Amino acid sequence: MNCSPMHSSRAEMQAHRLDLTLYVITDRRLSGRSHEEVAEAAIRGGATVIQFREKDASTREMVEIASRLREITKRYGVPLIVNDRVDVALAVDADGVHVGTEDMPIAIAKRLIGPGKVVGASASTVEEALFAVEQGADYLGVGSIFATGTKVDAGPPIGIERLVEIASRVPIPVVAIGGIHHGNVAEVIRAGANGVAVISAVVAAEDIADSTRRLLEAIQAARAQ
Ligand code: TZP
Ligand code: MG
Repeated sequence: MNCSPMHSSRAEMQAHRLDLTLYVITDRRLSGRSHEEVAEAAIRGGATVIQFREKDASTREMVEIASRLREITKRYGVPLIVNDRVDVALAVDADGVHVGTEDMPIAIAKRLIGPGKVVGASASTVEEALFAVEQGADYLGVGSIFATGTKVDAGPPIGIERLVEIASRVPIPVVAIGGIHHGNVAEVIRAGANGVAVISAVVAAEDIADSTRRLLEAIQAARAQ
């Protein structure tokens, strides 16, 4: 078995043309709206990446939903990342997969999903971040930055200082996640995150497109400072 890490870089991310500015994760438990409805409204509001995250469906249902998300994201030219499941990502020709520390090991996910696809990895410590880079992760999801009620096993918030440290130590893009909303997104961008990943700030909003648009504006304003 060849598990040798494939080193990536910011240049490789550019090759993937992945704009990680506003990474919206679909979750139907929070709002009762479908993944498809959330994804399309978020894209209309300016989401630059959609991640399909589903913890309560059969593999068959996941493939069906992911294939509709593939159709929607393709129509708008927005990349689709599948959470946890390399097989589902492959089944619908998603742009990549995101793996946590308990999921498929990064180097194996890279090999399975093949060239030209993105593998994102979660990290909450500098050690995890550096290990993910070594294993070939294309970007990092770093968090939970703030307290969140969305992921029960997110662990204690790591805070802004840890985000600054991780972002300054890794050569790949960092997407901050966990408890991020309109009121704190600027702080996260100023800390060095290349983008933010959100669930509740978008998915639980009454107007998903409007909430996404306002988050994007806040990110752009913080970058311009
Ligand atoms: N991973 C770390 S925190 C989190 C995930 C999936 C949940 C983020 O959700 P929210 O609602 O944006 O805090
Ligand atoms: Mg996972």
